[in-house]
Amino acid sequence: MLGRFLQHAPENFLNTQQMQDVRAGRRGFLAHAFAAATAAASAGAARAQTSQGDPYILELPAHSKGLGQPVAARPYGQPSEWEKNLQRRESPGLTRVGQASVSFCPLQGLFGIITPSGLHFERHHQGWWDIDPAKHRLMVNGSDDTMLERPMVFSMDELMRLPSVSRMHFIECGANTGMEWGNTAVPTVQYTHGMLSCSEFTGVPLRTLLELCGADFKRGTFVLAEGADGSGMTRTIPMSLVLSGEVLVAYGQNGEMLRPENGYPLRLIVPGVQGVSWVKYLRRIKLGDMPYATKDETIHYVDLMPDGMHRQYTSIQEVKSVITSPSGGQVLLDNGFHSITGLAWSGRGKIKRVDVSSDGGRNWKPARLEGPVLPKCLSRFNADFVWDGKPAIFQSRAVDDTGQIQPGYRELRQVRASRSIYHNNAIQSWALDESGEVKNVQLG
Ligand SMILES: Nc1nc2c(c(=O)[nH]1)N[C@H]1C(S)=C(S)[C@@H](COP(=O)(O)O)O[C@H]1N2
Ligand SMILES: [Mo]
Repeated sequence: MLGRFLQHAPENFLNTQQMQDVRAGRRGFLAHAFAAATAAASAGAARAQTSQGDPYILELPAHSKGLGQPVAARPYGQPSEWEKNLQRRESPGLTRVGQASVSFCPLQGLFGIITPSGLHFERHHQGWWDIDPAKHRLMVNGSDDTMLERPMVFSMDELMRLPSVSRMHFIECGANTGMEWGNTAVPTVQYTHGMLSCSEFTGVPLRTLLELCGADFKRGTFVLAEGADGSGMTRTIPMSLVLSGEVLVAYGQNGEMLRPENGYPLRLIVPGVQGVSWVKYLRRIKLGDMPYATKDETIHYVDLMPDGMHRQYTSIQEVKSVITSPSGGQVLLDNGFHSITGLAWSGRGKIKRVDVSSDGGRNWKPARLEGPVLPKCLSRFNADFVWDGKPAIFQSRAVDDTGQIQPGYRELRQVRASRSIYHNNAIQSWALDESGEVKNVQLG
């Protein structure tokens, strides 16, 4: 009989409850299906070998007997049909219109540190565009005539002739985890932490462009970056970041041109700094001698402090981490071994260590940091967990190489209170109950 099961989808190995669990989380499914398939395969193989004339012989599936698809049936590759559920998603009701909204990255289903470009989170203030690169220009000018010897206008061709660099960096919206300041608000890691992605970006250091224009680096202490979409996105970048060579005028993302949703054909890369400063559809860089206090630096992207004052120009994304599996909405099907996996990052440098707890922070053990561990880049961590069937609370706590330690909610609220939106880097807790369900919780 077992040989027959091999003709069927893995669904046949699972009961109704387990199938519900499968829909809730794919990790448990994988573990279970793998065990079941291995057991069935070895039993089936044994039967097939020893049962000449047995009506229940192993039947090969169609894909082992027929012709597959030809090459170039899909000139641009697509994920498997079986992976359709892994999508970036909007949080219903979060914004009034889809043009000024967010789609969240499905962190729970990703491996390693690089975000596939088609799953990169999106944040648009006024919708996205697919701008004709032949018509796009980047102007570099100064706030007065003496800031630059030669203000210049670059075409994409001209920019792409210049020496380029490729670097892996995370981008995190300053509002990531912003719904969780008061209490738990959303169920899954996709919504708590999914305004986070990581790519290899290729472009020209902004410093090189300013040098070409003969910038006065003594007087020019800030640049203003301006986008070409209707949002009037303009952000002040301190010159210290530009002079470090880290700030890029980028056209490449994961080996190909930027995706339209992510700023095609040109965007600013400001490693370690909140996403809003990574101006998309970049059309102008203006050199000046003071911060510009634009609308997105005064009424938005300011931190409401406990004394009622607003803090401006918080740019660095502080050290943070999150367990992506097991995480909210997933289900552990069985007792026994499970792999805890997650991401850690810091806008100040490299991740030095990540500790993991399964008892709500009473005991911690170091997680394995998987390489490469790069500055201002996502780092993947893994830790072993053997489930005894009792409730557990998973947490991760990251430390960066400047010695910054990710805070708990109690510590963070002491200095930031609970009515802010931006820059929540608190330790995330996921509670596992006896039925195997994992939920978003906060510990007081
Ligand atoms: N021109 C322009 N640049 C922009 C924005 C925008 O709406 N228009 N949104 C900003 C914000 S708030 C974030 S978090 C990032 C998001 O980048 P992504 O859509 O590539 O994820 O882009 C930033 N750059
Ligand atoms: Mo953002």
